[in-house]
Amino acid sequence: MTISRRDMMKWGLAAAAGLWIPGKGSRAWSHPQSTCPISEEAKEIADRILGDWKSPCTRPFAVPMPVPPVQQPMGLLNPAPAKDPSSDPRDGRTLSHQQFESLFQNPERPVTLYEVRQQEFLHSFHPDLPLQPIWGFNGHSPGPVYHGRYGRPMILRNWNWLPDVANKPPKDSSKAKVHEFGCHFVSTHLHNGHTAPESDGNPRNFWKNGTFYDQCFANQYAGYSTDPRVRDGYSAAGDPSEALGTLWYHDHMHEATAANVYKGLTGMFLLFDELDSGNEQDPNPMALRLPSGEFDVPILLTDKVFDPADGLLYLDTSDKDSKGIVGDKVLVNGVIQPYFQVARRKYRFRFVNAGPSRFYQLFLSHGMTFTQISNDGNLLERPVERHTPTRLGVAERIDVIIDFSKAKLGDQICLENRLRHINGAKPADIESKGVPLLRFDVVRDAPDPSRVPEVLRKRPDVSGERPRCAAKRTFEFDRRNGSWTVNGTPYRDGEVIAHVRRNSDELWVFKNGGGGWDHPIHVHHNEFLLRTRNGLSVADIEAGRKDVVRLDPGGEVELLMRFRDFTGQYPIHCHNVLHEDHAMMGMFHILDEDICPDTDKPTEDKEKRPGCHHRPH
Ligand SMILES: [Cu+2]
Repeated sequence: MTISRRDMMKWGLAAAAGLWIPGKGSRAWSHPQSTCPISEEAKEIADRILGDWKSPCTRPFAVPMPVPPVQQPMGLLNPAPAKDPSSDPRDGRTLSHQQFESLFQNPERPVTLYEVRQQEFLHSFHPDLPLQPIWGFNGHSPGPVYHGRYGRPMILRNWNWLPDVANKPPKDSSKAKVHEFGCHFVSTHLHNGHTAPESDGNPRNFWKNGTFYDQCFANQYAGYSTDPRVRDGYSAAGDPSEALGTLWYHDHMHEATAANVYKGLTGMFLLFDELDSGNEQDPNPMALRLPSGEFDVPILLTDKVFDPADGLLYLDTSDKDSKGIVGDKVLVNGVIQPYFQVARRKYRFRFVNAGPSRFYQLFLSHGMTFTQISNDGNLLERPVERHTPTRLGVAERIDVIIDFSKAKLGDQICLENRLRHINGAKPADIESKGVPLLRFDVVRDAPDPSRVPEVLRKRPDVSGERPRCAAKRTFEFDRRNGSWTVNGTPYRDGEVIAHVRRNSDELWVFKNGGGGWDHPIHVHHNEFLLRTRNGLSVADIEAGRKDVVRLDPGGEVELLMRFRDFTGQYPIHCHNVLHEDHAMMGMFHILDEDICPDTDKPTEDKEKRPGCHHRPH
């Protein structure tokens, strides 16, 4: 939906200048700084942890936290989804779907169909700020939550209904207003999805407004093509220790990811199976019975800056070094500092750091603890109780259990961020007092049949596997000649920096080139197992499966990678989205087994070297 001038007037927004005038059903927006109800101490803490106080003051805990709706399936799609792109001019796809017949036309596994629209709509970040146009999915930002299930493939028809935007902020200004940034070409990436490249939301496979793109999600455990067994009690092929749980989706348009994500193109996607079944009363004896339904709550964190003059979202374009965007307002499911009414029982909260650049270290007030059950959304082998869970770099996820059963009715418990992060380079130290992001109000009792078992999900057994085609590859993340680089060069469209073979395993080393930056590095398609950090083996939570690794300044990590199931190109990139756009990204290309690449040199996409048949070491 494009917002017309008439609509703007009707809703009280005067033209594109963003001036807010009183109208029917709206309230006047006035500069609230002089009457800010925030205490000096709170301001000082926020200043120290979040950075300079630029945005207008907003009253804390003035609005309830929205919970994104669960997306409902469609009976059919017209035109019907097909392996090859259709002749319909609205079809934005150019690539055929891999394994379409076996994965998406298998009568034993009927496909669930979904349809979503990316569009502009008016959003309230807070009642003390004006309604303003942002971008999202079906009128929501974060968009609707998908509930997928292993063994049940999905096809998502993803429509781009965004309005045209020049994506060129004004030259004479250090900030671009909400109506001036964003790109109307999109590529929605399902983050952590084990997805064929043509459905992955690859930055190369974008589609323009007015068109749709069908994305196919197989929902089989990674490695299903080499291990097609279906284990007792499970419905999907492959090893259930490869299951993914808390995923999220976001725009991945090349050179515009930061603007499009900042403008709202984000949402969450959950995957369930027989173990993590999403039913706390599941009679199946193998079910974990973690808190479910209204007690399983996705929470997407993102930080932004609003213009103190008119309260509109703005993108700071003064950062010529592209360090990052660090906002002084933290949004929880799209609103600033909300409250959430809870019952005296256990909840599962699934946190995702949707960036753009800030890291978080979460704490609860009243000395309450978290029981962390996942890292990057994948269940741990055992739950871990802590006062603060694992640090959340950009794009990382954690699932925690918070037990309110010992709280009193009327208690108010705050979720705080205590990590200073005042520019995009890296986080600083942890403070003793934090900025409250969300307040839990304990208001009622409720039965609690949920459990947190001592054993959750096993790690994959990779003890028998060894690197094959390439023993080791190194990727260095650095800054050269004013650009963010991987192995010395910024991303160039069409260039592939690593060719690997399907059904091979490799050890990858990620090295931080220095300069005092902290880079959260994300690998598409394949989760990795972190083997070492700075030469030392990792243990505990960090030893599980992940898809983002925080690369500390000067740090080095070693990852076990396995390439299975699909062929094609996928990116590796920094998930500080400013670094990603400028252009700390490289493509790796998974080739068929009988093609063995030269592993030492970057090559152009077309160069494949057939006829090499290395044996496993
Ligand atoms: Cu980075």
